[in-house]
Amino acid sequence: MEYNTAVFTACAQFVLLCFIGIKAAEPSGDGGGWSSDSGFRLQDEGDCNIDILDGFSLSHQQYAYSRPVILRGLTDNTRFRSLCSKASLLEEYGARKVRLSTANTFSYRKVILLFQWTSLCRSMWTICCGRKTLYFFGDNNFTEWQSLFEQYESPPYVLPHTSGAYSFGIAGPGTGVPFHWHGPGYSEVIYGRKRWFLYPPDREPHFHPNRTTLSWLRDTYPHLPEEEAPLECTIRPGEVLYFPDRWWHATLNLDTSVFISTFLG
Ligand SMILES: O=C(O)CCC(=O)C(=O)O
Repeated sequence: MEYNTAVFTACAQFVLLCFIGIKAAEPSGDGGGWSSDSGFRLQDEGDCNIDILDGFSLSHQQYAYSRPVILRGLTDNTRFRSLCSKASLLEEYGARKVRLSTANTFSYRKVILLFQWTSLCRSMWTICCGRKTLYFFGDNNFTEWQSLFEQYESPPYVLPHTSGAYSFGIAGPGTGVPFHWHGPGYSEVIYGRKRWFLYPPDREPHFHPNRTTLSWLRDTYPHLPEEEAPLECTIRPGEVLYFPDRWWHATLNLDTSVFISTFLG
């Protein structure tokens, strides 16, 4: 009972951007049952000024330490994708707890919620505050999620002396993580579309760590001088974005997205 109260308080306090519909039985179609979750999608995919290569092109190596690249057809995650349908995830993980993070750059506050209950807090994106915005991304309990992660075919290229660690998430249209940086890695969307904005390590972008990516896109991006424009592109299922070490990046989910990152550390 106390737990229920805590959950509903959390729902009232936060604009919860990670949402999962409760009607698990709906047919998946090719959107895995996720596309009907929302009454809207963000239409504008924006520009793409990041190189897109065939996954097995040898020339991808030149990107490892220099700039982001999108690789197409690198992995075949058909099986993993079917396990990530809404019906399948709710059946397997609906009763498990997940840890949601606030979607701001520095102060990642955590809220624990039953996976299936995130739907009760369903709400729209906010233009405003990353600190009040919850995002299901990472913090996965690897014991509980192991059987799912075992089915994921990660990108076959790793950097010398690194190994991959997964971070899995689901989030609604309009959500995303504002600018931050860390080590190199890959991002893949299993369902939905995700827009990426990136800057090299020595070009810190203008952003407020507690404003959402959507707010940055609306208020800052249109006024950027040409020389301060980011690298950007929208990735879709079947594409993997590679980001090199310490590159600044921010994300924006255009649809309800199911996604997985592989951090190389
Ligand atoms: O997938 C996302 O929305 C966030 C990804 C990200 O920022 C990261 O991989 O560090």
